[in-house]
Amino acid sequence: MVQGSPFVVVANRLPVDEVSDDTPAARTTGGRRWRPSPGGLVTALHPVLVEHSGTWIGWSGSPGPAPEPFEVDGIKLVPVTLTHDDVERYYEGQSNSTIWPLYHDAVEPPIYRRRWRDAYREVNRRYAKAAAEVAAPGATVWIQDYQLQLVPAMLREMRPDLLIGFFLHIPFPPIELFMQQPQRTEVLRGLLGADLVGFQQRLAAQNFLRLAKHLLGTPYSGNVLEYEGRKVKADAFPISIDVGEMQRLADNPLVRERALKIRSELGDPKTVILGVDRLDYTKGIEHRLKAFRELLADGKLSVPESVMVQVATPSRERVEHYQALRVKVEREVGRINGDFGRVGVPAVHYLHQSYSRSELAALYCAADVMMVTPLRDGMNLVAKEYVAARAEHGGALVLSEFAGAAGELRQAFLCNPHDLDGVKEALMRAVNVDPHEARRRMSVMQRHLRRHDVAAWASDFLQTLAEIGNTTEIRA
Ligand code: ADQ
Repeated sequence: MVQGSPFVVVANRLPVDEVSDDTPAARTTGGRRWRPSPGGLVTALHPVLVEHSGTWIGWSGSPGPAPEPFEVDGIKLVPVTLTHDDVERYYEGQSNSTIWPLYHDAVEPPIYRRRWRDAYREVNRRYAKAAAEVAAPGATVWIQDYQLQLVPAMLREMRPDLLIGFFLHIPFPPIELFMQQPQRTEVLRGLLGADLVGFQQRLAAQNFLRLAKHLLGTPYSGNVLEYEGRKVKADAFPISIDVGEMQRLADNPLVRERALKIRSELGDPKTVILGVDRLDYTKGIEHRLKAFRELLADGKLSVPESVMVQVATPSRERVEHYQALRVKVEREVGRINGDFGRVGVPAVHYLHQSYSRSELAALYCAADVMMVTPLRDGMNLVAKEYVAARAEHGGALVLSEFAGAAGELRQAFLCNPHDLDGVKEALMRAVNVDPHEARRRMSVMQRHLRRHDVAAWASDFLQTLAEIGNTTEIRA
């Protein structure tokens, strides 16, 4: 039994993946094998978790009874059980078919189902209970993301002694949209259970403060609310990446060699245009393909001088909107290649696959232009990864105004993905940018990222939380 952690992270998923027996570097526990799944969050929090005997609570990724708590790389992991029904209702349903589209400007219509909401509540309670059991007296608990919005209030009720932080990785919608949710008051009260509610952008924090006033009459001054005799702070903490890791990868001679190989396999085109996204309808993949197709049709770009590589990571494949999107994207790729490709020379190289960090870094190094065109995105780490990987090599980033990253990466070629002509124009400016100017823009953005990496993000959040609680500080 894991007991008394002074620092607890609660997230939908544990930072590990279950693997089959023959995977190297896997850790075995209770007859099952696990491999750490590297991500920005775990990289940033690993040192804090190790230093403070921290615990991470989350789902293992497989439905069915949770394995016993175990340890990987010095972090205690406490798995939470999700049944097949929970996965369908809490995860695929309420989280990914209701909340996800609603919080992304309802670019696909959110679906509202009572039994999904009930499952969401029940599963949130399970995570809260797990946290209440493992947290030491006065511990700091950091809850992550939209799947767990009810946990802060549930946990506070069970354990009023805890210092509770919550961070939302996706946008927080304006009042008019949030109000659609049948569960709106419960969700708001859930979040208000935290001492600090963190968002990617200032606008999201503002949306939250205004919503609390509108829905519950909760007064606020600056960014602090008065709620049930407590103060709740809402602020922006724009997330970032492990900049050092990406730069090291991009400087690795093997990665550079691989980047050259990729270019040569693409037929050594003059311009490689790259997109890397989860296959998600918020990412604007179709919009960017359409812009590329029209530029080929207009004769402003041509194959084989310009090629596009679109990596679309398989995602939420059992959710209906995602199945429909895959069909639409693949149809568009087929159409472009049918109209503009030649034997052995496609216009778009479409890859529906996951890659290692080093292969991603090689793709970033190989690309002259990176297209990041979400219709709405909390932050978008791909944009930051591309900038970090470009070292001294220039390159151009086309970036949607509706990605949180646009608030920081001002030297990108910004565009409105809904305005097709605007996307085409931004892409052409990026394709034709003077190399000296490209390097200048890239180095300004890199300087920003070096000062604002993911470790700085975690430390900023945890320090702000500690100041609110005035407790022994848990610092990143
Ligand atoms: P996501 O919507 O998943 O994240 P993003 O921020 O772009 O979007 O992060 C995707 C991550 O997956 C990147 O680190 C990228 O390198 C990786 N990735 C993408 N395709 C891959 C592939 N084929 N193989 C391997 N890795 C791949 C949510 C929010 C974002 C927010 C983040 C973090 O939607 O807005 O930036 O959380 O808070």
